[in-house]
Amino acid sequence: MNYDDKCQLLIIGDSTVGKTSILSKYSSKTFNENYLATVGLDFFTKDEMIDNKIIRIKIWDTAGQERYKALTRCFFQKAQGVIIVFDVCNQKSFNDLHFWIESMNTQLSEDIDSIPVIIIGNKIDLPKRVVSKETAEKYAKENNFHYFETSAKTGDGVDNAIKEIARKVINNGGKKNGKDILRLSKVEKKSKCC
Ligand code: G3D
Ligand code: MG
Repeated sequence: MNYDDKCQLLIIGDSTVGKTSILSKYSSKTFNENYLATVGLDFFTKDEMIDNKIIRIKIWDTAGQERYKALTRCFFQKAQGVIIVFDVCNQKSFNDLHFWIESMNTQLSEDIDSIPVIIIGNKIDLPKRVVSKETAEKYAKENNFHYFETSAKTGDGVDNAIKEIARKVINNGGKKNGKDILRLSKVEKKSKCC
């Protein structure tokens, strides 16, 4: 299928907060691929109609290495937008947001202010919530990010959050070149990246 523009996103956050579940929910009506298993990355793709244009949204997901808080610079390098997820029932995953923001700050190849970043509070379907919406919104605002809430279980809020960050990337003029991480990684191997 042809598309008018593309948008390359990353999803990060503590292990078990629901990153992969969010993407599975989001892309279940289309397709997902387990493409770069050898280097521990998955990507999910979906074509969306945004402002009358077909946008190919690609979202790169870690495959467990976030547990060690050891994401490589290459993972961050081609991001046009970043989704940071925490679990509203897990205080530590909220406290760790500062770590993921700091990781982006040090590993993104350009200024964090120049690409859209959103924070998602996930698992809002569960009753034992410990991080309130107000607390999370305040934190996001202090960091100049938009805040969304989702349930990957019911699907609540998932499409809206991802479409919004994709829209921001497109409106941002696709700050980065948006080249495919996979294709670039072949070139970058020579320069000892990835
Ligand atoms: P990760 O990719 O961030 O590591 P996963 O997280 O997507 O693997 O999800 C971890 C666990 O949380 C999974 O449970 C998954 O089903 C559950 N989960 C993810 N999102 C939600 C949600 O919105 N609501 C609820 N209730 N559960 C969610 P299992 O038991 O399979 O390990
Ligand atoms: Mg996962």
